[in-house]
Amino acid sequence: MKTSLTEVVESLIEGNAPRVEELVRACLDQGMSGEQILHEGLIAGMNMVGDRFKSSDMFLPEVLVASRAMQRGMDILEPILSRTKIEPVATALLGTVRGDLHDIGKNLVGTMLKGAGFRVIDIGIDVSEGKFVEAIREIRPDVVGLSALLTTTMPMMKTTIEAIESAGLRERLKIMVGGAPVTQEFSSRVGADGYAADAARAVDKARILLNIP
Ligand code: B1M
Repeated sequence: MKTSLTEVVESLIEGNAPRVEELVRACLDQGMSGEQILHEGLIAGMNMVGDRFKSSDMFLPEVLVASRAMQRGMDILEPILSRTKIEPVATALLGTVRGDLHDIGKNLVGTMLKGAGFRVIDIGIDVSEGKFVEAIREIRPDVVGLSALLTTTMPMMKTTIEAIESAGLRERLKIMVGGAPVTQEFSSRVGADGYAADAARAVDKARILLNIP
């Protein structure tokens, strides 16, 4: 019997990680592309989880279980989405800002960047401005990507950019910001070089900022 992406969405909302894994594999076996399964299955499911959480039809533990199911699906898609050229086109450093534990979107940005030939160093969640500065000194990235999902942690983007400036590292790199509450207007206000609404646009933006054809 043919597997449908609706089943992926439903199993993700139920938080049934083994079933999500099974269905994602079945969709791939049927010839669907990784991008289609990602957008119409995993992301569509996670968006519905967000809507249900907002309307109190789902609660935090269920959201967490659903996000683990999404990650299980992502683990299968990651190698497919990030098949990459041998020589990296540039180095990207990614992190979720201080106080913020959301990482699914950031991870997706990393996967897509890898797929576009970037070397990606992901320094995780709840990353303080000091840790960003330290990592920049060590890794010397061409582009730094800051992610935030909470309106309360968005100001940390400004704090982080200011810390990078104070450390004298601003001139040698580009800074990109993103995450559900972030906008182009906010990005300009906090002094970032670029903003992207989703992972695919993040790749386009990084290429534009670094003049990569
Ligand atoms: Co939280 N959470 N959460 N949560 N959570 C949101 C963000 C929320 C909008 C839910 C809601 O109310 N509808 C809300 C924020 C409200 C606000 O700030 N105005 C919220 C809240 C309130 C909270 C807590 C405070 C809840 C509580 O404790 N009472 C708490 C905070 C914890 C903390 O961070 N300190 C919390 C906790 C959690 C979980 C741990 C349970 C879990 C996170 C698990 C994880 O990430 N490992 C979680 C989840 C899963 C969500 C929702 C449901 C889904 C987020 C997600 O993964 N989306 C979310 C609701 C929603 O967004 N619809 C919600 C899928 C992902 C693919 O999309 O992350 O937007 P997204 O990433 C996109 C783009 O934004 C963009 O590209 C990605 C791919 O296209 N992007 C970038 C992201 N980063 C980028 C960087 C770039 C460029 C583009 O350049 C560098």
